[in-house]
Amino acid sequence: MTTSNSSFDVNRIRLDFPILKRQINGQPLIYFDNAATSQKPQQVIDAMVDYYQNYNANIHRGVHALSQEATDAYEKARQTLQVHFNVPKSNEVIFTSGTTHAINIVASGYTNFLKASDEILVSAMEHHSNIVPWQMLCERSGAKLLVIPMKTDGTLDMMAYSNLLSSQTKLVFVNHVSNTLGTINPIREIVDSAHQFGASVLVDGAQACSHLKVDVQALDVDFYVASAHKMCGPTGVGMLYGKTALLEKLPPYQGGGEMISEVTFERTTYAELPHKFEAGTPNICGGIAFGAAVDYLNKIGLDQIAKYENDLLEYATSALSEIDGLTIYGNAKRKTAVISFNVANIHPYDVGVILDKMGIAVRTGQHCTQPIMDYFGIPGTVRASFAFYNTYEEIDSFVVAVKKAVLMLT
Ligand code: C6P
Repeated sequence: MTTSNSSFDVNRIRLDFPILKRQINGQPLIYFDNAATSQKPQQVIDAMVDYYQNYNANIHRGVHALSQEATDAYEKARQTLQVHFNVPKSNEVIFTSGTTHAINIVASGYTNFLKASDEILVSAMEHHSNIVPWQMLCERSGAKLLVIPMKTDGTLDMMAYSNLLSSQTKLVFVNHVSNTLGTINPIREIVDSAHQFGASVLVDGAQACSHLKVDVQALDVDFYVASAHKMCGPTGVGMLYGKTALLEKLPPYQGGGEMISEVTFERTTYAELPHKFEAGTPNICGGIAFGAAVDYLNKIGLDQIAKYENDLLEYATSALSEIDGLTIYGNAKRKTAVISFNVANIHPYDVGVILDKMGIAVRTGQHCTQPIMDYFGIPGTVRASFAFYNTYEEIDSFVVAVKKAVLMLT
């Protein structure tokens, strides 16, 4: 099978990813767990090695040359993110340890701004990271958490969403792309409706940024969060984008070095954005490598990536659908290359173990989205999630392996 996206040279791209040469259980690795974390190209690995080998130093602190070099590289990475996400000002890009940390900064910050009569809306297809911090916020503030329901095809019930919105709605939380179903949510529509009621919207972009070009101004989101490790970058670093007026209103999440303007025992004043939210020594190497990862994705082109991955998705969906008793969860018209499925009553874990024996990495279980599993009345799914370095041949091998697993388990 050859790709219809003829200018996209997947074999060339695969050479950038050293891990793809590995064998697992005596078989060539087929890595279909990209929604959990992406693999890293040599360019990103090199950026990390370069930092530690050649200019490792703390940032924003030293007058010495190494510290200047490290500070420049870290701030250059911030600018790379600013340009990539079309963020108006670079100080609206806050480095975090990941999506979860970014959400918690906002959730914690709203504690004193909510009262018992306020409502916050969260979608039924959120990752636990975009549920639990808001439940904790509701416990602290007394505000009520309401759920935007989902339909059986894995799309949000937009009519129900409109009906839930009211002058009591203060915040809306929704993912850009569901990690379990692959659904691409209609963010601009969600944002426009929320803004009519004066509510702010935080979008969890963890699963979107490696597949789609994201423009925070075009989406008009109030907050947007992401993790580098899902975008070919390292773990332990991510991003919080927020509109200046909102970020300035929020109190700091943590106290410590670098987030202050002046400290006396009587009173401390806080630094300007973005430093107010970046207490302590950050993940300097991670931030620099996040910039390198974004450069790498842009070199290939997110439009090209989206098109190729969509071709892979269609190919795999049609091949898997031919397996007797196989159910795919999440059939939205607009989705990224994620397929969650079960075959008859076979436990997803058992399928995952057999696939692993054949060198194929998938995720099994609830994918940190228990409410989605409860909605479908299932214990979990097998989730295959593709990236732009996967191939049609890998999908062919995967489909054969699933068929073998089903034969062994029935
Ligand atoms: N989903 C998955 O296998 P962190 O762990 O902070 O980088 O990302 C959390 C997170 C938040 N939102 C969404 C939509 C996500 O998919 C994730 C991470 C992984 O689906 C690991 S649980």
